[in-house]
Amino acid sequence: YGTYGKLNSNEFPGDFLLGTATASYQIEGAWNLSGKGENIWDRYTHTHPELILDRSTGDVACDSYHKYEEDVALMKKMGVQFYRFSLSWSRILPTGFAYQINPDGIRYYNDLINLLLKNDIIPLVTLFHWDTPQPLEDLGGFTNALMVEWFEDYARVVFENFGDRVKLWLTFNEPKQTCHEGVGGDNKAPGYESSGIGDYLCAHNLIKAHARAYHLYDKEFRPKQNGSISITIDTSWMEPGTNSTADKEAAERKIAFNFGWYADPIFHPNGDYPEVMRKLVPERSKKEGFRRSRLPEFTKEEVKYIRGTFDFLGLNHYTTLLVKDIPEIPISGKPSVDKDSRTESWHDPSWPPSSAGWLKVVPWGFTKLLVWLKHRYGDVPIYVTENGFSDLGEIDDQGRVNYYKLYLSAMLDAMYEHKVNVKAYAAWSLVDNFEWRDGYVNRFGLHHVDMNDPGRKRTPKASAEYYRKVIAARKIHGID
Ligand code: PNW
Repeated sequence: YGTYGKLNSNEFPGDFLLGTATASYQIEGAWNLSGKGENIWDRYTHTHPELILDRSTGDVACDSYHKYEEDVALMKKMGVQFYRFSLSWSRILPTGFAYQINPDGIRYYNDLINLLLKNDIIPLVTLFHWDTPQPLEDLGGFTNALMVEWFEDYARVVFENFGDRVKLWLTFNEPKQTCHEGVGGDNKAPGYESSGIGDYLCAHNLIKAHARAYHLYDKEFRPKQNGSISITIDTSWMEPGTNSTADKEAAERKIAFNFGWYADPIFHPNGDYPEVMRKLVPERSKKEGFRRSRLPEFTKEEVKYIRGTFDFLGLNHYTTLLVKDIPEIPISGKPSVDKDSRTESWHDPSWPPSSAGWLKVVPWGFTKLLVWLKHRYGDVPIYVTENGFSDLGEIDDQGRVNYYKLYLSAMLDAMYEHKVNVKAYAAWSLVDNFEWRDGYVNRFGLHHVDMNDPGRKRTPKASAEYYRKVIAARKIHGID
């Protein structure tokens, strides 16, 4: 795998930010307390317990709604510089619409933000981490084009209430999980299973909603509040399965369909969906007998409106896939994004595992991805907003310590050897939390949370101590 893995420097630049991350549904609990409305994850876990590995819910989760002071104390102890958390739309707007604002929701986030600032921890706030208000989902959620306006209204409430103190914003976390897995499949809420149709429609509206919120901030709030705003998109690195030209092209296609789908319209200088998608989706749609392409089109004005709606690039990254070319996928069954992409992907069996089947430890893939981002999107500042490792919750979590050592080192390689402009890094996650379909089985926390204890006792793991040392020394080697 070439020269990746060689270390030039092991220090973080002076202005580099080290932090940690969580998301509202995964940690807050208090699902129906203090005026919060129902969201799609409340509905999904309550009506389909069999879809969650341990039949659990986020009803209480880490109870961070009541225990946020403890969470901030844990962060203070580690010395993190920023905390990435998400707002529960339904806690702020119980019906999803902006005509009814829940004062307790506003108070909760004000308390959290004020406490962070008092402790010199910068808040990085995600407006949406998958928990659509149920009343909006009942109207089609992101498959309804009006979602663009509803999201704008919500964003306005958020900027008005918190923008005087919050200077770093993310509109959406990982549109792929909302649209590809939640609408295209059933691996995430709401689980429509409208593959190859609903997922494209969802992404189309979500990207427009992002751009709307960006322009709102840019025009009406930035002049006074002076912050930065972007979106976070996730991808695995896509490595060609063999050296053949066909597989190399397949890996490029795969990352276009997996990441470029959401990123190109916003970050690519030309805007719009990747060319390969605009070619392959209409072609296959036609062969399937559709009268028009399943991929919606942006108008010229929309392309211009969406292009450039970022102040930095938010990236979530965990692992790598091998990709091979599938030249001919027979026309049968439901359409799908994967069929459109004419690729197949898998893991090299020699890659070290985690407790989650999808997450293998492949640090050189992180370096390659960061270099690829620079080539495709130019010298944009990159904020790594999630990276982490799953196990079954051990306190002496040497697997996680090892993962962070390797991935932080791979990131520094990209920065020093390849001059990639990485500015911030957030470890996923501050605490063990509700890991979506995996419930509380697979855990990502730097701190253990006892889910059987009504007090949800937090215990630092070896990785929390490791991260504390990294942050104190601002380097990754020779700190033990
Ligand atoms: C992220 N992949 O999702 C989410 O933002 C978090 O809420 C979640 O807890 C965390 O990862 C761990 O799963 C991803 O396959 C899930 O590359 C899978 C992938 C990437 C991100």
